[in-house]
Amino acid sequence: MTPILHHYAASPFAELVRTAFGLKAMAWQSVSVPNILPKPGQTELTGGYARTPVVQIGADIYCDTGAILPALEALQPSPSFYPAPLGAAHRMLASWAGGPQFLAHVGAAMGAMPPGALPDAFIADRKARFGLDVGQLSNASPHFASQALTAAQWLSDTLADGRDFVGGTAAGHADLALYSNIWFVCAIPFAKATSDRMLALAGIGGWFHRMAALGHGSPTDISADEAIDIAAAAVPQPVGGSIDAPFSAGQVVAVRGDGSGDAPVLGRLARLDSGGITVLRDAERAGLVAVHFPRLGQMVTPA
Ligand SMILES: N[C@@H](CCC(=O)N[C@@H](CS)C(=O)NCC(=O)O)C(=O)O
Repeated sequence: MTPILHHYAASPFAELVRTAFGLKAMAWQSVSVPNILPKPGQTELTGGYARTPVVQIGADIYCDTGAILPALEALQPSPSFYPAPLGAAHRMLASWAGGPQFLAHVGAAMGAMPPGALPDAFIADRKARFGLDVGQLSNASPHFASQALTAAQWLSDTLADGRDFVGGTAAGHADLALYSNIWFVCAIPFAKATSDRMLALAGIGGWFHRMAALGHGSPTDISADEAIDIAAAAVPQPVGGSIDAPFSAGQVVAVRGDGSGDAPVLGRLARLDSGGITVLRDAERAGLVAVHFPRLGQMVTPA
C-alpha cells in the first residue's frame, strides 16, 4: 500500500521524511496540511496529534519520525535506514539531532528573521502550543547559531576520515536527521551567514550535496478527504509487540507528546513497549484506525 505523507513544505521533520523516501526511492502520496492549528484532516486521522509530519499507510497512522521511519523500513527494507556498522545506533544520533539540536537550528534559522517577517498567527500558534516565542528568538539567535555550528563541526570531524556518510558508505537515519536541521537553516535566506559557515566546514558541503541528491522519491498529490477515504476503506494491520505493566490490552489511555500543549490522543491500548505505542480509535469519518507513536518522547496515562 502506498504511504501517504501529511506535511507542509517548510517543515524540517517533513524534509527528513521526504528525503527518507528518496533514500529508498519510494513512491508516496502527498497531503498538504496547514502549518498552524486547526488541522482538521490530520486530526481526524490522529485523534489530536497535530505535529508535522504524519505518515498514513491505509488505516495505520504513524505520528513522529521516530515511528514513521521504522514503518517505512518494514514496508520496504532495502536500502536500510539503519545500515551497518551503526545499525540501531542511527536512532540515538537522530534523537540528539531531532531533540536539543532541533531547537538550536530553529533558533539559528528563525532568529535571523527581522521583526514582522513571521505572520502573527504563526507566532501565536507556537506560543500557545509549545511556549515558544518565535518573535523573540532573535535575542538568542547568536547563542543558537553557536550550538548549531558546534554540531556542524562535530559532523565535520566525523567525516574527516573521508567517509561519505555518518556511519560509512551508506546514508541512514542519523544522516537524515542531521541533514534536515542544516537544510532548515539553508532554507531561510536571512540565516545565510550561518548556513554559509556550516557548508564551508571541511566535508560538510560534499555530504550535504550527497544528501540532497537522494531526492524525495516519487510523490503524487492527493487531498485530505481522499486520504480519509483511503483510511475508511482499509483496516489496521495486526499489532505486534507487548504491553508494559501496569497497563493492559484494551485499556483506554491518553498519549501526550512531551513539550506540547496539543490535545492528547485517546484510544484503546494495543502496544506499549520500547518498540512503540499503538492505540486503536474510532474516527468519525475514517472508522477504526491504529495510531502509532515512538515510546521515547510520549507520555502515556490512564484516561
Ligand atoms: N518529534 C517529532 C517532532 C515534530 C515537530 O516538532 N515538527 C514541527 C514542524 S518541523 C511541528 O510539528 N511544528 C508544529 C506544527 O507543524 O504544527 C518528530 O520527530 O516528528
